[in-house]
Amino acid sequence: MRTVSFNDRTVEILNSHVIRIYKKKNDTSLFGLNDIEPEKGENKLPSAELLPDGSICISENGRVLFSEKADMEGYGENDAKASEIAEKEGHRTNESCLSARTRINIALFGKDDKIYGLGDKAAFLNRRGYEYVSKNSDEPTQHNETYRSLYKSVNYILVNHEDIWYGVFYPSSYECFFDLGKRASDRIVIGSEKGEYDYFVFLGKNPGEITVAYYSLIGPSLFTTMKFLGYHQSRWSYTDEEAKELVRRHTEDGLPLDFIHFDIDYMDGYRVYTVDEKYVPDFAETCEGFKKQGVGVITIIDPAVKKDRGYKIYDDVKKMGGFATLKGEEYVNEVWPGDAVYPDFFKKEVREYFTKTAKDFMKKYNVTGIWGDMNEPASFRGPLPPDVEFEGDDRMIYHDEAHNLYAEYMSRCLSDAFKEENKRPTLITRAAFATTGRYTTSWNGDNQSLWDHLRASLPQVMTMNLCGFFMNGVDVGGFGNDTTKELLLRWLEADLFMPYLRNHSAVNTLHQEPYSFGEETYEIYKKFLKLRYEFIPYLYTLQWEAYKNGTPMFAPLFWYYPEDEETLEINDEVMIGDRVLHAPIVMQGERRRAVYFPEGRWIDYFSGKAYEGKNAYIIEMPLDSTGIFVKEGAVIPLLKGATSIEPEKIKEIYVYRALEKGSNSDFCIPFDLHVDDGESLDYEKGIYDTVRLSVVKGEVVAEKIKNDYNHLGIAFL
Ligand code: MIG
Repeated sequence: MRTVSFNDRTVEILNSHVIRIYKKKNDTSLFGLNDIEPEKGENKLPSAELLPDGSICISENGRVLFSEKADMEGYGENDAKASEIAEKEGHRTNESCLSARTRINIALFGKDDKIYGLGDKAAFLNRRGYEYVSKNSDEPTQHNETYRSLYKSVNYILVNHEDIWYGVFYPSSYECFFDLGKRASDRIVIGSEKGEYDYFVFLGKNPGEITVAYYSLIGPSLFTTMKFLGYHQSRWSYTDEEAKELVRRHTEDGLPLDFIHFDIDYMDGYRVYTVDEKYVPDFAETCEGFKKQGVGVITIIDPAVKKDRGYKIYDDVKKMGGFATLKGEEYVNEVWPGDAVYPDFFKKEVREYFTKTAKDFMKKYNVTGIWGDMNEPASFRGPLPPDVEFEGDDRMIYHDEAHNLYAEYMSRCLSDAFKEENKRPTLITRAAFATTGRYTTSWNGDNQSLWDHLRASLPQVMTMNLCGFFMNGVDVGGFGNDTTKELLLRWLEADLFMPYLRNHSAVNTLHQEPYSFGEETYEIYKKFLKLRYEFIPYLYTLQWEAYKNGTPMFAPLFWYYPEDEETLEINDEVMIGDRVLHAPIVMQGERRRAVYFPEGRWIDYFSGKAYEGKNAYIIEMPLDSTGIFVKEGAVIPLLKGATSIEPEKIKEIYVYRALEKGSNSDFCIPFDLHVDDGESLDYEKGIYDTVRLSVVKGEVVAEKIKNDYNHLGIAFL
C-alpha cells in the first residue's frame, strides 16, 4: 500500500486494482468491508497526482486512467431557476446532487463513455444521462429507466472510455445521489448530505478485472443450494387447496417444480412466524407432503411485528427492549398487521432471537426457506423519520444511516438460521445494500405484466450480476397487472437462464401458472421448463464460479468481449457463462429478431446451424422458440429428465458439445464441472469435486482434477 496526501485529500493505493480517496473516511463498520490484500512488489502500483485545478488523477505508466473533476460553476444552475418557478406552481423538486453537502466530481473523458452499475434500477445497461438515488424504496408503480430509486442501494458503478475501464464505489449507507452525466455531460457527481467525501476506485484492463476487484472488497456472495436453481411457483396468496392442486398438477404431469411460495395470507393476522389454521390447516403436514414430492416450501416473512400484547414475539422482543424507538419511545408505524413496530436487527440479542424464531418456525412447519419482503423497511403511514433510533451493538444508529442496511441485518440473522444447521440459506430479499448479497439471494420486487418490464428484466439482472448479486431474478410473467399468453411465454423464454426463476403474480390479477392459458401455452411452457432443468449442472457450476471469483452468471456481452464496441450496449442478449449466448424475443408480435454474435463461431443449440461472429443475423423465432447459441466446440454438462433437483439422485450427466450439424471437428472447449452435496456448507472445507469434461475423438472424457467430495456415482455420457 502507498499513501499520498494532497491538501485536504488522502489517496490510499491499496494494491494495483483498488484505491481509496478521501477527505474523511465513512464509518463502514456496519457493513464491514474486506481488507484489501496488498500485492508483492511496489513498482506495479498506479500513481496519484494533483492537477493544477485541484483534482486528483490516477495514472499508470503515464496514462491517465481516472480523474476527478474540479467543481465547476454553473453545474445545475438552470435546474435551480426552473425549480423556483415550478415550486410556485406546487411542483415538488426532487432532492438531488444539487443540494448535497458532499459532492464528488468524477470526470467523464468522452462523449461515448458508458456508465453501468447501481444495482436494480429498471433501466438499460448504460445509465449515462440519468440520475439515481440510493434509498431503498417500496413503490409499486411502473418502474422504468427514469425511476430514481428502487428497493436496493448498490453504490457501485463501472465506467468505460475507449479501452479504459474503471469502477467506483461509494461506501456509505446514508442516502446518496448519482448524477451520471445528466446535468453536465463531462462528469459524474456523487452527492450525499450525511456521507463523507470518501470513495473507492477500481482499476483493471477490462470489466472483469474491475468487478472482481470490487468483489474482493464486498464479497463473497452467498453460495446457495443447487435446488434453488429449480423452478419456483408463487402467487399472492395460495390457499392450502390451491397449493395442493398446483403441486399435484406438476408432479402428475412431470412439469418441473422445486419450490412453492406462500405469501402473506398464510399468517395469522399478518403476525410474522405464525400460521392461520383456517387458511392453511395442517400446514406442517402439507409442507411435509410436498417435501416428499421434491417440492420445498418458502414462506414470506416481513420484518415489522404486529403491536399486540399477548402475541409472543411482540412481548418477547418488547421485553428485551428490541424495537426501534423515537425519542426513547417505541416507534409505531403501520404495515400489513396494522400498527407495527420494527425490530432492532442491529442488536445482537435481537438478531439471535429472530435466528432462533426462524429456525423453530421452519422446523415446526417443515418449511425450507424464507422470502424476506417489506424490508426497505416499508411503512404505510409515511416514511420512518430519520431520527428513529436503533440501539445497535455498540452505538446508536439513526434511521437515516440504518435505512439502507435494514434488510441486510434482517438477512444476516435469517441466514444464520440455516448456517447453524450446516445448511446453505434458502433465503430471498427484496431490499439490499451493496454488501447484502453475502447473506441472501434477491429478487427485484413489484414489476408489472408489461413488455417494457420483460425487456428491462435482462439489463436489470445483468447489472445485479455485475454488482455481485448473482442469484437474482424478477417475477416471471410480471407481478402487477394481467399477463397475456404471449407475454407469459416470451417472459419465461427470455428469463430461462435467470439465476432465480420464479413466476409470481399479485392478488386480483389473472392467474399465470403454466396451465392458466390452455393447452398450447402449457406445452410450450413445459418444454422450456424442461430445458431449464437440462442446464442445471451448468448453472450450478456458474453459481460456484460466481461465488468463488466474482464472475457473473448472467452477464452482459461486454463482460467477455469488452474490446468489441458492438457489445457495449446490447440490452437484449445475455451471456450465460463464457459459452452460451441467449437472444430471446422481448417484443409483442415479433417472430424473428436480429442477433449479434461476438467473435468466434456460434452454434444454434436446436438446429446445429453455425453463425460467424462479428456479424448480426436475422433469426426466426416463432412463439415456441428462443435463440440459444453455444460457442463452437464448447462442452456443456446437461441433466436429463429431472423434474425436481435432488443432488444425491444425479447419476448421469450428458455432455453436449457445440458442433455444426454434420461436422466431426475435434476442436473442444472443455468445462470444469463443480460437484458437491448441493446443500451443506461442507464446500467451505474444500469438500467438493471438480471434473474436467472434454470430448476427444468423439468420446466423452471426464477427468477428476479435484476429488475431495469423492462422489463416484455419476456416469458421464
Ligand atoms: O405490498 O406480500 O413485493 O411480491 O406478493 C405488497 C404481498 C407486499 C410485496 C412483494 C410481493 C408480495 C406482496 N408484497
